[in-house]
Amino acid sequence: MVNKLSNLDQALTDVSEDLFKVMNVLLPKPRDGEARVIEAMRYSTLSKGKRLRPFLVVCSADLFGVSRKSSLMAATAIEFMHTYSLIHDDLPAMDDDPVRRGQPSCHIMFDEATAILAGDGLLTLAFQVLTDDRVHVDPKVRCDLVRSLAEAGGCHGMVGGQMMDLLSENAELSKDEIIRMQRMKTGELFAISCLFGAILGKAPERACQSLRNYAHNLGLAFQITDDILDTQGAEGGTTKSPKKMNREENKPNLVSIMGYDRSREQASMLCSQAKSHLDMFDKKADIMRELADFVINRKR
Ligand code: GRG
Repeated sequence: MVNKLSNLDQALTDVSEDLFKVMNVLLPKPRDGEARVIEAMRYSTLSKGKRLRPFLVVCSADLFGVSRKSSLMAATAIEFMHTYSLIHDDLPAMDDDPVRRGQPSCHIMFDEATAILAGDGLLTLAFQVLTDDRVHVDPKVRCDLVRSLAEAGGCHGMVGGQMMDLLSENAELSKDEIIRMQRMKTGELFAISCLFGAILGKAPERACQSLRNYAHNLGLAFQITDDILDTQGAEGGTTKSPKKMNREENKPNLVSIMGYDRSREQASMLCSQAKSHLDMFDKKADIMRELADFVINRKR
């Protein structure tokens, strides 16, 4: 019997395949003295990620009739930024994770210095891609994309959230402090992924705000689910190093302070709230509603 993919699975697969092709072209080819860092950039980026953020860029852009060529280029920039954060997060000085996306992390496959440089290379490439006029003919739009990606990834976004996360080891954080940290660490990149579609489509402010709200609820639901999966992984055997396990145990998260059952309820409530913010887009946003369900029901 042939297993038929659901609409969402098919759409995720299509975007993943298209994204792979675009990233493969935009990533430099290994050559000369810089070949090693380029190999590391390609190794980490072209591996098997879920591509949720690029998918959000493409889906939100579809709401405003933006061409696929344009949204895929912009989506690539977000995936480069995301991959840089994963490479750096896996380093011994941060989360110390030897495995990423089912394969040795960048610093294990290459070495720490190469992994730091590969992350730097991807971060800078993300901004370079956004200046390309194939992303959008209007330079003001390209400039808005660059600024908003810098804000989402910077010290009041992902970098700041990561700092708070590192400092949270052995600290006691309130629920609100954890929510703020997670919103910065992972939520801002989700939000900007949805806003990219709106920026490319020159959408009105009301639509931008709805997408921001959707993404923030989705990002938090994603993070709670991630923590639930981590807890379950820890109980059922894990590939994580003892140092990482120890660090994680000493870091507060919503699951550790709310417990498993309340966390599941919270994730489900956030999922419903996320979907309610899509009302103005009617049926055109059905795939984004399905994605919200996927995010809280995923197994990896
Ligand atoms: C180093 C500046 C800097 C930031 C790191 C994103 C991040 C901040 C750390 C990642 C650590 C982590 C596991 C966070 C939990 C949520 C998360 C971002 C998981 C990874 O995202 P997925 O599941 O990954 O979308 P794939 O591999 O599918 O792309």
